[in-house]
Amino acid sequence: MIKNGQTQQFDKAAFKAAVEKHLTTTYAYTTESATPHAWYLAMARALAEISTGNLLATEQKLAKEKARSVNYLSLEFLIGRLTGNNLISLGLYENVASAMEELGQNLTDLLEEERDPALGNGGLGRLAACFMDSLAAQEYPAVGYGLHYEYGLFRQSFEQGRQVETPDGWRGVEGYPWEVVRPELTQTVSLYGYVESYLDEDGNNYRRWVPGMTVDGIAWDLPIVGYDNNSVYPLRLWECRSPAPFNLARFNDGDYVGAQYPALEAGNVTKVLYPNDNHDQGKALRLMQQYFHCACSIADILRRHHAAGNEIEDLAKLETIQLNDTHPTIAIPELMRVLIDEYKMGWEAAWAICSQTFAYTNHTLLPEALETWSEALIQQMLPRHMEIIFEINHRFLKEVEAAWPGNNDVKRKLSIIQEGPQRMVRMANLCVVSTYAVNGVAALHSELVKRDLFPEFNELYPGRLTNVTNGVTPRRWIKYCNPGLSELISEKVGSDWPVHLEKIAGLAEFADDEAFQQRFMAVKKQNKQRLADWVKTNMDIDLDTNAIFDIQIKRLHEYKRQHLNLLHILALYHRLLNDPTFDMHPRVFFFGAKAAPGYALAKDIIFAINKVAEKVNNDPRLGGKLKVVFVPDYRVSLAEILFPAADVSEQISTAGKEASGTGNMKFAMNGALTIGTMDGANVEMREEVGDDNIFIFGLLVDEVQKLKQEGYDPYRYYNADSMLRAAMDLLDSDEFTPGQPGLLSAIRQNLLEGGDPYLVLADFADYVKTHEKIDAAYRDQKTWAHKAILNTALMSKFSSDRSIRDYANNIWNLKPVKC
Ligand code: F55
Repeated sequence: MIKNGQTQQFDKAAFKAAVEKHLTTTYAYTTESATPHAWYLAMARALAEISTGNLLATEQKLAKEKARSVNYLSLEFLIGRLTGNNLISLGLYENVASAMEELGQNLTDLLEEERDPALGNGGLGRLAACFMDSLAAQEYPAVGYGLHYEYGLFRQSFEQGRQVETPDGWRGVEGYPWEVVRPELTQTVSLYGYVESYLDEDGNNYRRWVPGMTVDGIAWDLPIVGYDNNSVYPLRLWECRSPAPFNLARFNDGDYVGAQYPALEAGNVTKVLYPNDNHDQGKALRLMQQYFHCACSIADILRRHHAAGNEIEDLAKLETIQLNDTHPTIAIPELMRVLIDEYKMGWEAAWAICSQTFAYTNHTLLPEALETWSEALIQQMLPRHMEIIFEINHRFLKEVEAAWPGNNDVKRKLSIIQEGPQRMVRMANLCVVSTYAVNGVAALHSELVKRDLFPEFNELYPGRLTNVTNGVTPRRWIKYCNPGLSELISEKVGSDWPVHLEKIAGLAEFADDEAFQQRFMAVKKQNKQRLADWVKTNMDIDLDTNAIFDIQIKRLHEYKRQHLNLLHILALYHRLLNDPTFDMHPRVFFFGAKAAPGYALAKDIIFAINKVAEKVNNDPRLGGKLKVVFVPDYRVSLAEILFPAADVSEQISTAGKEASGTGNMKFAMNGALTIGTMDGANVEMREEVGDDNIFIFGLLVDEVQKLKQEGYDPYRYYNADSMLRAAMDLLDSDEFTPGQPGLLSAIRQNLLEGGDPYLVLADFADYVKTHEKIDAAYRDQKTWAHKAILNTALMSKFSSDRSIRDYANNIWNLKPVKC
């Protein structure tokens, strides 16, 4: 009916009719009774119809062409709201705004009705969403495979400053208008049971899995709409529906019943997203989620492969499977199992296919985030997979013996099975052994993967370990979220920069143009006002947009060092009250962060920041120079208001701990200056913008390692620095918790007695000094504008289009197919 806005005229009358039809027939409202929410739903359904048509057309075209595709397997896709973004990709934003206007509705208001699908925790999940956007924009054939969680990441509120979590039913009662269920793609997934040997009619000996129970996997497709083209790719999310327990004949008659039932008692396998980032909990239900995701996805990949008329032998030629961290690792033994047990392939033939099909992205070096699963748990839930993992390891250890004869230390270190009181399966090792490419997510991180995490693997498999620096989609993170800046850019470099981000380099020549500087800063001011308005409406705090807007938004984690930021704020507070010679440009410190519900210290840090904010924001002695705003329920739709409004971007992780970071890129593209450590992608951002346009501080990776080796003593810094001492001691007083001293002591305690594992105290003095430089720089508005413009101009490397081209050219060997 209505096609992509670029390729065919938009039929406004037909669109309005479609909206009204959905309003009445899909959602049962009359135009008189319809709420704004109902109008939003009807509009989104009408738009989804357009993209569903293009999704099927793309699917058919790719099957017919026998195009090589990438399958992006991820337990998380943090896509955020789709309506506004898809309108831009379809080129229909103005047309639909005008159509809705004629229906008496304001598009901007309707877009605010959409709930964020928060099907991810943070950077890793958001990266998967940016990558899907870039695959579609550049027409690299792709399917995203994830889970259809009933509840996404918890919603966060604060009660007396403490984080409270509530469930996130992102689909509402009506269902999410952009998704379409695909019952014909349903899969059956086995669990538990045992493995047996049997002879086929020809007397060949085979192994087979006799499952204890099965569950169903239902496919839901979300459309990933290519920008300004006709391609729409599926983000296919699997929902688990378990047959009622009393139907489970086999499940109920073995002695394994008691041990197995509890994992499912939590309800459906896909009930809820695990809210941990960079922390592995080892829960049985999580393993079940991982296997359910992999079994459905592998079966669907094989289904597509055969439906397109291809032979199993050509799988690695036509399909590649990217594992987003180790979370979908179990896909490897699953594909081996299917090839050997169901296709009756020999081990070598199956291994040749698997090891040429899978590639793995590592997102962390933190030991607590490297997944291991107890052998006993896998043995019980996935007995055939455990056998296959043992066989992979057995063959692998022979390779190790050949490379390092008689060296048991290296065998122990590299083995997929970690010995100990409880034997554990190391998922990262299984990945490195079984894939054709392993990449880190920023240059520094990938070097550390080779040097510190997997040095022997790098020797054993030369060339397998590589780098692809992360990126973010300029469609959502500039064009959609920052229309003012987008207009300025288009005026100067033409309007195709959203798909050719190299072009924004053209802005650099206006960095010294005073008229342009003023317009650039005026846009920033408007964006700051938009944020200030949000804060006033939602938090009732008054902000001055002349202040420096200094923002740290990311998951709450010790290694990200929100508490370093807090100590700096406490030092400023102390100086403003005690040092009459001290002056500073007014600043607002913004935070947005969710803490994993079980992470006590992270929650204490949130509480402390909220308590400090309460006091600081109402203390007349500060003369309005200092404000602290902790926005509740930080999420993609809030990020879209925060990034464009920032003057200063806080990227202050301990060197070596943040694999890449991607928020750092979004800030700089939107003209914020970074204060950051030499960590993750900050290093490459500095290379791009030059030392004069970024504020780098802190210890380097090697200095961190050396200091730790020598025996780091936080007291040395505490005793030597009176400002640090004053800031720390405020945490022990009742300054922010009147009458209740000690409520904030856990942070101080962790830093002093707990050994300060992330070297907050060691970096404090340099951090404070660097903030003083920022203060001075901001007072010279022309110089600041110059630096800000250069930040936007010099960020083209960090488009996720570039990341995806790197994957396509250097790893996947994938070519675009135009639709
Ligand atoms: C989620 C669940 C588990 Cl079990 C482990 C980790 C996570 C997770 O969310 N990790 C994550 O977000 N990692 C981040 O990935 C980003 C994209 O590559 C990086 O930019 C960032 O440095 C890294 O911490």
